[in-house]
Amino acid sequence: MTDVAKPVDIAKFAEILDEAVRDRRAIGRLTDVAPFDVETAYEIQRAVIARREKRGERRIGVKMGFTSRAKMVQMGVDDLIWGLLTDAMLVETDVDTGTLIHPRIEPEIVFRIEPGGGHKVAVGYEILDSRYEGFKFTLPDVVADNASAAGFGFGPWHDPRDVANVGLIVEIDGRVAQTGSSAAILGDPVRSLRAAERLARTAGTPLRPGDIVLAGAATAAIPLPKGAHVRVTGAGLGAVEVTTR
Ligand code: OOG
Ligand code: MG
Repeated sequence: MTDVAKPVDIAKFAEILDEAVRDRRAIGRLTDVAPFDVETAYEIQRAVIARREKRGERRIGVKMGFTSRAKMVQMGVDDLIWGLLTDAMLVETDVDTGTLIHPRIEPEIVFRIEPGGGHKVAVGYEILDSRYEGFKFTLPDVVADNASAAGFGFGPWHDPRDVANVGLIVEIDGRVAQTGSSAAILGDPVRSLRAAERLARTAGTPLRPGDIVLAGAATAAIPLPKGAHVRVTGAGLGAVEVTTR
């Protein structure tokens, strides 16, 4: 290739992604505007979060993405990614789907870092909302878009235990919509926790006590309807519920 790559305006791309959230409007893929690599994508991701922090949001952990084959196959990508969680993404009991573009929900195994380096574990869910039209992206696009992060919640915390094969059920209005096993997450979600710790340390922002880690979905995500009641159950971990309006 003799073409000189177009320089990528990181601040501009971060602004476009940030405004897509605010305007609830899907955008075209940014790599179609100017191609960029995964490393640059993480710079854009950090710039998106910096904008949110400037508005008063606080970073409270990280989310791992594409740690299961089910997710890689659903989204047509082939590598693990990570994104950043802020306090504004934490869902208490209900979500207004009108604030989102095309939300999806997926089951998660969630860890909380404890003082001294240990952790607690819970069953949880993640609400995804790609800022890209048609929920379609390349790996650098989805990394720049903070791994489609929009919201998350979790059930009761438990002391560390073997979570290598926890049965997961997603119910919507009492009907089973998705089932899986935590074994789909890198063979054991603890591997995803370790990867998150490593990535955060390497990025110069090590995880601290109280930080949350979403290990990644064990199943494909499903559309999150309006006016629904969703329950995610993890065998031995209890359940977490969320209502949409
Ligand atoms: C990207 C986020 C992937 C997971 O748990 O694998 C993710 C997406 O699917 O839009 O959160
Ligand atoms: Mg997820």
